[in-house]
Formats: sequence, structure tokens, C-alpha cells
Amino acid sequence: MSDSRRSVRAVCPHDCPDTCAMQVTVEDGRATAVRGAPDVAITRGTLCSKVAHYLERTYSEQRLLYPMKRVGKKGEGRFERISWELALDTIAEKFRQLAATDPRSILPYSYAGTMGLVQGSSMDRRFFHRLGASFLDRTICAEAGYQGYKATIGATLGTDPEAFADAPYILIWGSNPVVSNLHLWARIVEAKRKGARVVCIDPVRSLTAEKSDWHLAPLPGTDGALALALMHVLIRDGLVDEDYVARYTTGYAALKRRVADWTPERAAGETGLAAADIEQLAREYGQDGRPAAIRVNYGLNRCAGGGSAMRAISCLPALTGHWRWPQGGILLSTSGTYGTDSHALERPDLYPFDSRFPPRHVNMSAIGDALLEADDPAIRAIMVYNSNPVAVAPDSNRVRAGFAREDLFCVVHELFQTDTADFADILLPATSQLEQWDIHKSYGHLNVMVNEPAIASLGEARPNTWVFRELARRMGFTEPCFAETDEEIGAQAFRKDHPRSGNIDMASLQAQGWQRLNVPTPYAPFAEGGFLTPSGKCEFYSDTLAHQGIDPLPHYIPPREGPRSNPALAAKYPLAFVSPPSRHFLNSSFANLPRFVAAEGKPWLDMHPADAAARGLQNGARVRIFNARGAFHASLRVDAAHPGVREGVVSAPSIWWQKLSGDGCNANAVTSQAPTDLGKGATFYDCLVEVAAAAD
Ligand SMILES: Nc1nc2c(c(=O)[nH]1)N[C@H]1C(S)=C(S)[C@@H](COP(=O)(O)OP(=O)(O)OC[C@H]3O[C@@H](n4cnc5c(=O)[nH]c(N)nc54)[C@H](O)[C@@H]3O)O[C@H]1N2
Ligand SMILES: Nc1nc2c(c(=O)[nH]1)N[C@H]1C(S)=C(S)[C@@H](COP(=O)(O)OP(=O)(O)OC[C@H]3O[C@@H](n4cnc5c(=O)[nH]c(N)nc54)[C@H](O)[C@@H]3O)O[C@H]1N2
Ligand code: SF4
Ligand SMILES: [Mo]
Repeated sequence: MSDSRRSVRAVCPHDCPDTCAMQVTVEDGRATAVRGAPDVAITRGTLCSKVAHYLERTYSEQRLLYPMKRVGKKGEGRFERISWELALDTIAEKFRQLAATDPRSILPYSYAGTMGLVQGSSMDRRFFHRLGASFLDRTICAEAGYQGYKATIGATLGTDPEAFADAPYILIWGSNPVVSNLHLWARIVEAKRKGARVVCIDPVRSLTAEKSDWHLAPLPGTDGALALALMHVLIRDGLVDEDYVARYTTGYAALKRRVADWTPERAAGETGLAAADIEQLAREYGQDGRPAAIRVNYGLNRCAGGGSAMRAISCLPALTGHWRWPQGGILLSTSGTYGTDSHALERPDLYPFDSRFPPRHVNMSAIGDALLEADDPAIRAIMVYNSNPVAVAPDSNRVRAGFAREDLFCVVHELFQTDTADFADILLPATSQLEQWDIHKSYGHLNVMVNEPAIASLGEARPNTWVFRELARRMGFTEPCFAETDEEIGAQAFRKDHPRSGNIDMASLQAQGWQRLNVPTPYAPFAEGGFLTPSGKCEFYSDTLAHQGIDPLPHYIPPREGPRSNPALAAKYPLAFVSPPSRHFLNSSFANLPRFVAAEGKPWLDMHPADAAARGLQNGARVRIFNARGAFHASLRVDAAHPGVREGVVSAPSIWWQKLSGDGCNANAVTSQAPTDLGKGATFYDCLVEVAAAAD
């Protein structure tokens, strides 16, 4: 390669389990190609159809290149260029004023625009901790499922994704890997070639369901009932690994009593599945003498009982002893395999603990209510980065109303002028992954990877860490951690004293670009117990939950919005609405770029032919999807030969930008801010609607 042409190691920063290793070709200072690194496990040289075109995002003419201040009305999206000096001075001055009265009136709002440990959660957290700002509870995606899994298994450790390639039986549950976990799907295809049977549980006929050997379509939010009935049959029919259960689990006798009346017939009444199918699934899954691997994902944790459902499902591999094999067990997330040093990265010790201002937490999944109603104290300033809440947070009419408050000082740091950016008072330009340094863990494999900057910042774009370093300086925060470089922060990301991360060192990382955690290959994390719960066992019975006043045994919580919990609501709005990830968007990222919008086409609503006929609706009709919270429009897709959804369910692939959706609204116009059972997560898929022909 000539001097002017080089190859740089990078990492896909998006909120996707695959965390791909990328190679960027740079010629004369300009990135000219991005490809998957061939030498890194999992990625094996392929990127998905979004990031394969990453240069279109990086060099998009829509990139924000300069700091700006609002000149139009709130939300109008009219701005004029200002200097970084003026932008940062304005923010610091406002924060200083507010902090003098009550620093908790300032709220950070960020999620997973980049998953990098440095640009995602380091200097920003240090800054807001030191300031004494309100804490943001980052619950919008995974909290319920995480809590349910943790109560049972102790941490998010699970089956090595690479091992799926050798699994003879694979159960894909609330997950659509063809769309949202492509490299795991590649392993599953390998397994299929070797003869594996693949079963998918999803109310939607997803691309994954379509390619599976057997698709079961329960009603959304009823997975807990299905899992309890599977345990009922496994126990009733003697398909339990009694030796594994005796050695490595707690509470089996109590679990047995709990599931005794969870017959397949009872679960059929909740889930809308046939009792015979539930019986068959239990017998297949529990078959003696061969491992079964479950891929469970957060798709099923977005309902009122999402935490309990995950807890019940995560009991299954211990009951059957499938954990004995590397190709058995269950995979939710690999995130807990890493010994991430979040204390060093985020420095919670900098929080001032002033007795006048006891710590105040704000739940990001109910940001609409928080902006409109919080009064202890009211939120007076919000700083948004790595997120697009106006498009992605539930109940968006409330969210918009909150952001539209004239007395709210709003800062947005972004690559693009998103729905949220339109509400900014100060809008700051952010760098893309090709312009910044970072270190990455993954929630879908077991490697650590380093992202080197490939090109100079475009325009005056700056990384998150730079912005918070500059703000810290202006606020007079003199602690040495505010002067650390990105590499210095990154070097502290993993604990040296941790059994699985102690091998990670910056020198080999930078030489090789990636390192596998200190775990064996093949890896069977709980073949001989060693669960990360307080008892060290898989906890069918959880003392921890009992102490919190929560039912300590797996149980079923039906959807909050359903005929069982709320018959009056179900009579008015009879369809269960889900809005799962689109193939060509990543949450709301990519949903402004021409290639990806063209690939998705337009906002769709998938409906079963019987539900369409009952409403006199035809394929292709423009429809209005509505409930008491709001409404949005989409084009109806009714496939008579292969219905896209089960009866009683409608699905709108998401997340479209509101301002690019024709009517200024997206799926979150109808979703609810009500929390899940565990973790106060978001309940995007616990949502009843009615659908009618659009008036226009
Ligand atoms: N292309 C693409 N990839 C993505 C994303 C994206 O937006 N686009 N988003 C990323 C993010 S943030 C996340 S959290 C991950 C995973 O995001 P998840 O939300 O877990 O999404 P999927 O893995 O696509 O699987 C969700 C599947 O669950 C189904 N589902 C919905 N409700 C239920 C239910 O109650 N029970 C059951 N059994 N199934 C249900 C949906 O129909 C869907 O097919 O994907 C990441 N990857
Ligand atoms: N209806 C419905 N709503 C949903 C979901 C659903 O399934 N249905 N899924 C939910 C889930 S699982 C999640 S995780 C959330 C996702 O919500 P978000 O994490 O908000 O995800 P994105 O919409 O991708 O927005 C991330 C933003 O960060 C910006 N960004 C990227 N890199 C950087 C950077 O380095 N610095 C700064 N300052 N900004 C950067 C991107 O340009 C992008 O606009 O949405 C949730 N909302
Ligand atoms: S979005 Fe996921 S599959 Fe696509 S490149 Fe990034 S990590 Fe890989
Ligand atoms: Mo997510």
C-alpha cells in the first residue's frame, strides 16, 4: 500500500449485537472503502447491508458540520451558525445558573448512538456526576429482560454465539436474527446445513420465522405463559435432567408446584397457540441426549410482563441440563462476560451528595411525562447525545410536547438534524465513528476491539468526549480525570483483576485490533454450575426477588393492554400492535439516508387477511392506526398466501423519522409510557390499537 493509501481498523458502533470489525481504506485522507475484517471471529469479512454502505452515512450531505443556535420557533428546526466558543460558553453559563439553584434540574439524555465505551459512556457520565445532575435510568431497550435473566442466571453470560453453528436444535425466541443479528444467523445457517432443526417463536412472520423449520406465533406479551407450560410438560413427562437440577439449581420443588397447573391447555388460552403445539415443542426441546440452544432477545421484553417472561425462559436450559454442552444453553447477551470497569469510566464517586439535593432519577422510557410533570425539581435543561428521543421514545405526542416547552433549555449533539435536533436551542455537530477513537465490548460475541480514527473530523464536528472535556473546563471541574485523553480512558475500560478480562491489554489490542476474552473455546459457561447468582446456582427460586417483595418464582403477567387485563380497552382497540426493527434502519439511524429509505419503501402496517376483511381493508390501502394516545398512517400489507402476522396482531417495522413519514408521526404516536414489571423498562409492544382506512 502506498503512503497515501492505508487500511485502518475500525468497529461498527451501532446498537447491534454483532459489533463487527471493519477495515477502512483511506486514500489521500478520504475513506474510500469499508469492509468487514476477514480475520476477526464472528464478522468473518461481512458487514450488513447498512454498514457496508457506511461511507454514504459518513459523507452524507446531511451531516451537521458546525455548531448552531436556534433562530426559529421551538421545534421548527431553523438554525444559524455560531462558533464552538459561543456554543460552549452559552451551555456552561446556563448550566452554572441552573446548578446554583438545583443541579438536578439538568438532565442528560443518551442511549446507544455509539456503543463505544469511551464515546458512549465515560466523559459524559463523569461530567454529569460531578455536576450533580439528575440521573437518567437507561431502561428503553433491555432492562426488564436483563433483570429477569439476572435473577435466574446472575449475569448476562450465555452460550457462545460461535457454538450455534454446531447446535442440533435451535429455538429462536422473540428475536429476528436475519434482520438484527446477521452474524448469528450465519452460524444458524451453518447449523441448518448440518441438519439442525430451527424453531422460531414470534407473533410476526419475520424473515427469520420464514426461514425456520417451524414457526409458532403467540400473541405478544404471552411468552411467560408458554415458558411455564413448557416446564409443566418437561416435568410431567420426565424430561428433566435430575442430576443437573440437584447439583446446580435452587427451588426445584417449589418450581414444580408452581408449574403444576400450567397445563398446555391453560397456556393455549393465554398465548393463542394450540395446546398440541406446546406439547410438541416441549418434547422436542427436552429430547434427551442432545443439546438445544435458545437465542432469546429483547423483542419479548417490551411488554408488561417482559421481566417475568425472560426469567421463566431462562430457567429452561438448567431444567433440561442443556448447559452441559457448549452448543446448549441460552443466549440473551454476552455483555456480562466482560469485566467492564464502569467505575473508572464513569466515576460515580464524583457525585456531590449535597443534602439539599438528594439524588433524583428520571426514567428515559417516560421522558414525555418527566418533561411535562416532574416538579421535584422541574427539568429546566436537557442535553441529548447518542439518542433521538422524539422519534424513539414511547408516547411521542407527550415527548414532543415536553421538548416544545419554551422554558426548557435543550442542547442536542448529533450527526444529523433528527426529529429531536429540531427542538434544540443549541445544536452541536458530532463526529462519526471514522473520525473518533474508541474501544468496544459486544453483546453478541466475546471479543474486545479498538476503533482507530480513519479520517479527520468533517467540518467542525467533534466527539462526545471533546465536548464534555470542554464543558468541564468551563464549569471549573479540575479533577485530573477530565483531562484524560480518549486512549487513556480506554486503557481503563476493563478490570485487570477480572477472571475473563484480565488478559486484555492495550498493546496487543492495538497491534492486533481485537482480543478474545479469557474464556475457553469451546465455551460451556455453566456446564458445572458456577452461576453468578448469590447462591452460585441457577435460581428457580430467588431470595433476592423475595427480599424486594417480588414473587420469587417464575410467574406470568399478562399484557397490560389485552382482553384479560383490560377488556373495555380491548373492545375499543382490539389489535395488538408491535413495531419491531426494520432491516434497513438501525432504530432511527439510517432512516434519513436515501438508500435505506428507498430500500424500506414507506411506513408499512402488516395485517392478517381475516382482520383486514373484517374492516373492509385491502392490501395497499392507506390506513390510520390509532388509540387514545395518538395516531399515525401507513400503507397496509395483507398477504393472503403468507400472512405477515398472526390474527389479532398488526406490525409496523420501525423506526421512521416523524418528519419524513408524511403525516409527521411514527409508530410511537400510539405506544405507551407504562413500565415493565422488572426494571421499569419500556413497553413498546404492549399496545392496543384500531386500524381504519385513512380519511385522506
Ligand atoms: N436492522 C436492525 N438491526 C437492529 C436494530 C434495528 O433497528 N434494525 N435494533 C438493534 C437493537 S437496539 C436491538 S435492542 C436489537 C434487538 O432488538 P429486538 O427488539 O429484540 O428485535 P429483534 O431481534 O429484531 O426481534 C424482535 C422480534 O420479536 C418479535 N416480538 C415482538 N413482540 C414479541 C413478543 O411479545 N413475543 C415474542 N416471542 N416475540 C415478539 C418481533 O416481531 C420481532 O420479530 O436489534 C438491534 N439490531
Ligand atoms: N416503536 C418502537 N420504538 C422503539 C423500539 C421499537 O422496537 N419500536 N426500540 C427501542 C430500542 S430497543 C432502542 S435501543 C431505542 C434506540 O434509541 P436510540 O439509542 O436513540 O437510537 P437511534 O434512533 O439510532 O439514535 C441514536 C442517535 O445517536 C446519534 N449518534 C451516533 N453516534 C453518535 C456520536 O458519536 N455522538 C453523538 N452525539 N451522537 C451520535 C445518531 O446519529 C442517532 O441519531 O429505541 C427504542 N424505540
Ligand atoms: S449494524 Fe450490526 S451487522 Fe451491521 S455492521 Fe454493524 S454490527 Fe455488523
Ligand atoms: Mo435496543
